[in-house]
Amino acid sequence: KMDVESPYMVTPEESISLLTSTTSSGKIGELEDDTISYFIKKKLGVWCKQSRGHWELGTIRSTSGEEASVLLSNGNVMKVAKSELLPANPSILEGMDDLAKLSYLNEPSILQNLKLRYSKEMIYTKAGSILIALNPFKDLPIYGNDYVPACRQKFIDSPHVYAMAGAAYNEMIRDEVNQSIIISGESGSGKTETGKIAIQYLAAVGGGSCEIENKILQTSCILEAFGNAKTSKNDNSSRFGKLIEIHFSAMGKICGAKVQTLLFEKSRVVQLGSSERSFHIFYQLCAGASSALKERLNLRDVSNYKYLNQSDCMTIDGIDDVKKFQELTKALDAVGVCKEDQELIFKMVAAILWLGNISFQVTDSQNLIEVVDDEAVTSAALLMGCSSQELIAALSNNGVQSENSTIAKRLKLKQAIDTRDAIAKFIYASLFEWLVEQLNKSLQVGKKCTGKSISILDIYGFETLQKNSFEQFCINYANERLQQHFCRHLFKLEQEDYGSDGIGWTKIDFEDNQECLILFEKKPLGLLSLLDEESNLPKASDLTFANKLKQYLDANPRFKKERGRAFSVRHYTGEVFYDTNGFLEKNRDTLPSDSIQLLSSCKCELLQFFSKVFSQTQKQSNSFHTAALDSQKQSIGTKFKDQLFKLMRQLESTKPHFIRCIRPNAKQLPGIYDEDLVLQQLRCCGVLEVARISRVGYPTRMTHQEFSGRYGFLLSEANIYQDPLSISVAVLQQFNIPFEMYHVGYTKLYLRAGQIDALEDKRKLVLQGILGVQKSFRGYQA
Ligand code: AD9
Ligand code: MG
Repeated sequence: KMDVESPYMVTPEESISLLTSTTSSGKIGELEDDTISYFIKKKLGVWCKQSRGHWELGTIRSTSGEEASVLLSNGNVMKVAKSELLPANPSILEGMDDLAKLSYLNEPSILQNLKLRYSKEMIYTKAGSILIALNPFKDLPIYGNDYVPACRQKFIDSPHVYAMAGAAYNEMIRDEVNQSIIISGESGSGKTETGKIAIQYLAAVGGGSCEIENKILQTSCILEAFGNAKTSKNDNSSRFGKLIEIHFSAMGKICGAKVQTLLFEKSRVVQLGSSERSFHIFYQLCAGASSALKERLNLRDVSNYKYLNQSDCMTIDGIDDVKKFQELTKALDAVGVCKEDQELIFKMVAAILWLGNISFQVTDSQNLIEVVDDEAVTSAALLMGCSSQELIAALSNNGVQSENSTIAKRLKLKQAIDTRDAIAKFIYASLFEWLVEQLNKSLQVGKKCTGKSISILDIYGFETLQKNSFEQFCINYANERLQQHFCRHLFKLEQEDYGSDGIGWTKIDFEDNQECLILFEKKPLGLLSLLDEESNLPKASDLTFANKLKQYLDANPRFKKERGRAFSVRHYTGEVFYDTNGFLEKNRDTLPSDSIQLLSSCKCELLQFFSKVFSQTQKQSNSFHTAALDSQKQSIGTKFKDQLFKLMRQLESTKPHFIRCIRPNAKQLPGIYDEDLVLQQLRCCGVLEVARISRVGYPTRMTHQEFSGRYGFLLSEANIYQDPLSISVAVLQQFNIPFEMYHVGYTKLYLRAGQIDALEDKRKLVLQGILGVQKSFRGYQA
């Protein structure tokens, strides 16, 4: 007879009878009444839904009809519908490092498990094969060179980015297959930091004698200075997606890298939300440039520039822009961008700031304008390498082609502002692309490098704002594609494992998002095609675009029409409302031909180069296109889709490793775990689906060796069996584990959720019994 009995302890026999009747949703209320009686008798924990969707732990006291009376952990007694109860996990499973080890994989159990771990600063948890990373919002002592060897040797199975990067590295060497680490999550959830941690690890294990790994580490500093900004969600938000491919030699040493970027948010150069900043470089340059450089660029304090002072935010708490500028120039030195090129880069940044200060005067009743010829014009022109007159002409006129000649037509105020802003955006986006090219040249993989690569993808997560625009439309589309990659991979992986180990396996239903992708990609009647079509019609507007969508897509179950200019898409994460305001303009992304002419005639080498690249890509995309798009350059939507397809093809040839980053609170502060916020992200990033797969499948997998070693001593007739497989089967039989609860593979034993903890309990009880005997024996001796 055992003298300790925790309310959660279940004997194996009892636990089995309970779990065989568990439905896949795991709801107690859907079970037989005797299960409820069992929960009452054993005082087993249940999750009880409170108002506002919050869950509280309790134990069932009694039931009557469809209602149960529950004693909550805070001492209150509450009456709830039985169907609103979910089983809680036994305490031995609290704070598990892998969610797949939980008996019950319902939302409150997962939330609680992560919460407990987060409170102990255990920010990493596995969910089967994927890694969940909660942003700690503070520095933890779990990184650095001291931790790399530890992860390499002992803890390769523990949840940590190092362990995952280590697994990718080992598999790359062992199987000679390219690997990828796919990091997703909301803004501010820690994707970029996580990517850097992975790179840090790879640089440590793959570092050779050359400086290449230092260069790779320095690229982040450069990309962040030019591509990151403070937003309302994250003080260091990446405004572009990126894929960093790290190449290794056959010996496993880093021999080069390549950076690919996609969907750069150039609109930020000219337009800012309140309490947001533009790209860090503008502030870093104004604060950190030497006085000589400031003089050469005619630089002022940030507050003087309209592109920056349209927002009330100029600084970031805890960030020293002067120091950041010094770090940036060091990083540029390290990757081999020479001082002359650095000066050119800063010239362009300053030119953009002065462009933003150029103002216009309305001269007549038709709203026609004249450019105000002031310091802004002279400074911008000087930095760009053109005359003030040329700049003024490009900003005030628009060349209209007539039969034999081009007539200059004066611009109206809005057109002039748009032209000025288009030039600024063009210069900045080209500068960013050019910089990435410089980085790639510097990191170039040598011809001798014949090994494999690990790619790290850091792309914006799903976005649902109150008002969603073209940017969210593209981002969410990309996330649909990634989600499909994720699902398909997980399924394949599960089924392959079962298949190769001789396990019969019936396919489980899983919501595929193919329908949604069709809604976006179908030609000619998909969202992207219809957008391109409308973008090519001169008289079209955002409203005519919205109407066209309603006309052609209404029958698609993933599409929902809304009033006016809006429509909704039923994404895998839920319904998202899009306002088409600005869709056509953003998709067209026009740059007037006069502006291109101006830029190509500028003395600045960079501007000449940018305009040349622009003209070339325009020619190229024209030759690819169908008649309908012939006269146009490639639209932003189509360009993005092409980039995304290229990226997916690249990823499909790799073995993926997934990291899902979670932002535990919106305040960017340590120690706060906002359950609603976490739950919403868990739902979005598919963690619950992974949990579901594991639940329907066999989350516990142990080799026969491991299993027999751990539980073999529980056998009443232990000596009869010798080999691990026979011992394993004997244990299963002795404890009456029902046939449908396990599968015996060639190498491993597969158990359904909830089975292992029953055995664990039994083992614990027996061990406690042995300990008790030893104790009383010692007492007797004394
Ligand atoms: V965005 O989509 O680019 O807006 P990310 O990339 O998901 O976003 P980021 O990596 O920039 O988020 O993390 C936001 C902030 O959280 C960082 O600036 C750090 O202050 C903080 N953070 C994230 N991960 C860690 C970590 N592992 N340790 C410490 C972290 N701090
Ligand atoms: Mg980021």
